[in-house]
Amino acid sequence: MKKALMISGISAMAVALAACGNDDNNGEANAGGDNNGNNGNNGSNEASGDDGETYTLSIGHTLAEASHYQEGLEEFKEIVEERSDGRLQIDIFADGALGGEREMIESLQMGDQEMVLTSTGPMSGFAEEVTVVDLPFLFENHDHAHTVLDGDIGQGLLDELEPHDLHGLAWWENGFRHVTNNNHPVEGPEDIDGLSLRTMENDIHMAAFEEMGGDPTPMSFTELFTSLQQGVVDGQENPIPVIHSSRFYEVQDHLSLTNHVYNPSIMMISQEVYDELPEDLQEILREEAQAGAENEREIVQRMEEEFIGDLEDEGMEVVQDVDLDPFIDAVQPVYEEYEDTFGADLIEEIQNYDY
Ligand code: EAX
Repeated sequence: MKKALMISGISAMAVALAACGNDDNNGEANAGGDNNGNNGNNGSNEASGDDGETYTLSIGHTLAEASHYQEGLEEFKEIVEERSDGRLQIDIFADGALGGEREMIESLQMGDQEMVLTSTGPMSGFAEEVTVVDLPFLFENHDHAHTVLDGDIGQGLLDELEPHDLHGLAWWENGFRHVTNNNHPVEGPEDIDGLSLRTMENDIHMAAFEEMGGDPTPMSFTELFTSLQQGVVDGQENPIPVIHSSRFYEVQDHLSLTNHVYNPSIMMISQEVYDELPEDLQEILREEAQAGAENEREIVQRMEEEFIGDLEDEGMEVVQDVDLDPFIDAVQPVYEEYEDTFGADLIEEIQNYDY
C-alpha cells in the first residue's frame, strides 16, 4: 500500500536505521527508546516527542479558492505550521485538484492522500452512520448543529469513521443548503415537482427531493458547473457561500432560501497517516482542527450575511421568505424510511438537544 505520508530530511534514514536496530532487541519499532523493552513512546509506534521529522500533509477540497473552505484552511495551515515549528507542512489543493469528495475519501482509505475537507454528502458510501446529520430539517439553526456536533453525539459519529481507515479530526461547516434552478421561483414543495436537480451522492437528499416530485441526479461537485451551464440539470442545491464562490449566479436564475438541510463538513486524515505521526503532532492537529472549525463557522456566517445581496446584484432572483412548514411536512416520509437505519432515539435526541 503506497505510503502517503511524506517524510523529508536525511534524519528519515537515521530514524529507519535506529528503528531496525531496536527491532533486533525488543521486536518493537520505536524511536528514542532504550534496549530494555522500554520504548520512548508508551508502547505504541508513535514517537511521543520531536523525532526531527518534517511531515507534509496534503489536504484536498472541491471548492473555489474564494470559498469558506479555502479561507478556513489557510488559517489552519498557518497556525499548524507555526505551532509545530515547521514539522508539519500543510499543502492545500482547492477546486477538486485531487478529485471529487468521494474519490478523495477513497484515496485516504488507500493511504494515497493524507487529508480531506469534505461535506458529509458522499459519506453514505463509507460510514452510513454519520449521515444521520443529512436528514432534512434535522437542525433548527447553526447553534443547534454546532452544539450537537461539538458534543458527545458528534464525537461518537467521528469515532464511527475509524473502522473505515478514516480519522475524523473535527466538524467543519458547509452551511444550510438552498435550491437554485433555471425554470421558476421555488416557493413551495409543489415547485420542486418536475425539476431535475443535481444532488450530492447522498441517498437521503435524493429521497427528500423525490418526495416533492423532483428528479434528483447524484453528481460529483467537480462536474456541477458545466452540467448547469449545459442544461444537463435544471438546478442544484448548496449553501450561499458555495453558490457565490463557485459563481453559480452565472448559470442559475432563481435562488430560494429553502434551508432544507444543514450540511456539516468533516476534516479527515487517513488513519494510517495519523498513526504514523508523533503524539505531539497528533495533538496539534486535533486541537487546531477544532479551533479551525470554530473559525471557519464564523467565515460561513459572514459570507451568508454578505453574499445574498451580491447574488441579487449578479442577477439572481432570490425568494427569501420561504414558508418552510410545507417543505417539512413533505419530507416527513424520509424520517420513516431512515428510522431503522439511525434509530428513533438518536434522531429524537438530536432534534430535542438542548442548545
Ligand atoms: O463540500 O458537493 C457539494 O455540493 C458540496 O457542497 C461541495 O462539494 C462542498
